[in-house]
Amino acid sequence: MIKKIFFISAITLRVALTCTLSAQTRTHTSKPNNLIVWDNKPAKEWMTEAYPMGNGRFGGMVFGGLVQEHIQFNEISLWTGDEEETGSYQAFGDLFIDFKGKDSTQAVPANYRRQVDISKAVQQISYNDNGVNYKREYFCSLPDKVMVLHFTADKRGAYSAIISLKDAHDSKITGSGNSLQFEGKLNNGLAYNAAITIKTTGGTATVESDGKGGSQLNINQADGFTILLSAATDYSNKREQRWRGEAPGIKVKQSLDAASAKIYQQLLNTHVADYSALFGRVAINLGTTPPPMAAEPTYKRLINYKIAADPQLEALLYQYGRYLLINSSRKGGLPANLQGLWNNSNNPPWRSDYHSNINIQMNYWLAEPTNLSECHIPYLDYINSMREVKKVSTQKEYPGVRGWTVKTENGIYGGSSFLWNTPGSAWYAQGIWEHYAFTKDKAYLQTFAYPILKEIVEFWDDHLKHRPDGTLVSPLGWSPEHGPTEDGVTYDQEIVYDLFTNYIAAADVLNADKSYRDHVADMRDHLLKPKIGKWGQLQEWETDRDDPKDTHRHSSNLFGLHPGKRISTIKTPELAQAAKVSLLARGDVSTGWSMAWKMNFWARLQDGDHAYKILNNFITLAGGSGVNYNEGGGVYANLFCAHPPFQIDGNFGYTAGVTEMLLQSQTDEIQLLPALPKAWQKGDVQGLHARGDFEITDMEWKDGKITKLVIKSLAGGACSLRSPNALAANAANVSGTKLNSDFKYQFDTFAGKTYVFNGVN
Ligand code: FUC
Repeated sequence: MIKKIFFISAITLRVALTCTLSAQTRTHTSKPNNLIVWDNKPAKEWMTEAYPMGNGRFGGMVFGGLVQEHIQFNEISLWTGDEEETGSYQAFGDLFIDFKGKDSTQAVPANYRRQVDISKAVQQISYNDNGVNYKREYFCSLPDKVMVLHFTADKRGAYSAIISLKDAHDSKITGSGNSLQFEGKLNNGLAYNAAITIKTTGGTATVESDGKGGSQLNINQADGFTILLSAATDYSNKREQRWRGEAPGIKVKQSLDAASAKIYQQLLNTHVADYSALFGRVAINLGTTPPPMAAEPTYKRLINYKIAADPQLEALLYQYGRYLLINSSRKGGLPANLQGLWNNSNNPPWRSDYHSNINIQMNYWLAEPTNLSECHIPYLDYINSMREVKKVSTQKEYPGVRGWTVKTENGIYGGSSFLWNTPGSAWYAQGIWEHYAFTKDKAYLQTFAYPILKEIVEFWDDHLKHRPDGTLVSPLGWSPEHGPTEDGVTYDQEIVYDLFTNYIAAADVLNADKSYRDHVADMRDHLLKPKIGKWGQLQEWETDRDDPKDTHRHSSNLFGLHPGKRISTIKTPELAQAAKVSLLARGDVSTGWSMAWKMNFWARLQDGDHAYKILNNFITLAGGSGVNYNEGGGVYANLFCAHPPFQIDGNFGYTAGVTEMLLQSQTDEIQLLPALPKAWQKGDVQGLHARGDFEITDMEWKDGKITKLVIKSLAGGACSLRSPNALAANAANVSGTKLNSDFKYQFDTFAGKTYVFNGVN
């Protein structure tokens, strides 16, 4: 493959820059005009229009009404179910602020604006009503564990309102002083509590009867007011504690008391600092939208997108995925579920659960590469928390095996329903390994990851079926979610291949269990291999029965291409070609998450224009609140991904897909611009993360070629780069090779050092 050694003189250059980036310089400046989602009218629909906010554990959906403000809120552990039954994620409650003397027939003021600044995770609502300028500012703070709703106006005494709470499970609202609260228990005994406390400037706030046996707060002629809201349950992710921990009322009271002692500005500053330390690590510029177009409300941009290019909208949706992950997945909490954190129903679609045949896994594809490694932790902790209870259910189904697996529908206490798709835990294992692959955190690998990987491997060691010819097949699998149940379906085979590969790599790093490692390597060699079928497709089943007219949303036969790493255009071109044939037959239009997955597939096939075509289909304004997922997905006005209905995996998969178009690192080298579409001929991105713990501090390109590249090695070690054009390095030890159409560079790095390259042509 290597045509000639090239360019050594030009790249044997100066000594590397040795500056160590401080935590602060990990934050990259946001691109202008790019990070606001906004509307010129209040939300009517929860799913399609209200704006989400959250602190990873607790959050809400904001409507921004003029006559009534409505914030529907959730806490991520409010779940029914137990160790047998999945249960379902529950709505928590609602906060209403009914402004007195407002006329519901009044037109929305022309200057009404409701927005989320996703660079700060702060929402604002502003309007002029009868000559008074009103402003609301909301956020949900992780450090202070409260939602903060701050109302101001430029006229004294402008606010008179009734503030009320509603429990989604209908318990009584009680009040005292300047507070309201409710508490209750779900049918599985999980205790919950929510409370608000209010501070007014001027005027009065008094608790009064709501006329229905409960309490509400009455505000009269306040200049402004601030509401603090907190909610909690007594869930604990520890099975040995029977999934229960501290009483929720104590936690809620403590956080409200502590936050009440602080002034608003202090709460705001603490929140913005906490959030932007994560969000600000990545900045992206895919091109400039004409300013008048970029300034339109988001729903109008979605409509206009079908007529004129809006690269800033593409970048906004990218960053929105990161916003949603930070808002729904923070250390110490549960992972983002099918709707992240946001759910207004006690009977949500698919239970708003942890679907494990693609969905929860897709939720985390963006975490490591977009430099949000910390946000990956709730998923990893969740997997860990399931081990013991899943050993019990696995034993019941497969007596005598070691280890454990999970099937498709899962809750937070280990219960499950729909016992499809056997390799749930083997796919989880990829996340467990990837956290190490990106961070190189050996202590994590040794103490946390390796024991889990090994248990999951042991399950397959015992579960795989040995054929007389020595081939190993997964017995009675089902390719999600169609076709027969039979041995050796590609989905199972490839996930197990990936599991074994990751286990072997982990054992090698730790120099652990040498003979077992070799046994696993031997099993991997004997797994039934991917097959190319009669119309050139990558077979979904061992029998060559794939239908070229099958446009099913799951493309499970392509797992080895993405998120697996067995198939690549570079190392296995024939299999990559077969994957392409299958993908073309599946078509471009599908449900939200399915399109997001296809963006990732095309990026892995190094076809940027096809990935971009799917991206274009993905950015389609989906209307209505329907659940008919055969209608094709898109995004709603609030940028939530439409399966339909709303399902958050598509948002996360989109961000992962765009990242894969710009940078890949699954094949032991960092590929720069592997799938750049013609539409993005000039752009730059700061702060992406690659396997091997390399931060791509800056990557700039023009006409499809790298013009500047700054890489920070966070853990040291060898670095391999593949670039579409020749680069000149300022490090002395870089060796370069010209390949067929790319250029490859290799060098050893020191931890903490930064390496700078310039494009040569
Ligand atoms: C899988 C998919 C469905 C949906 C559900 C939550 O079963 O096949 O499309 O996304 O998960």
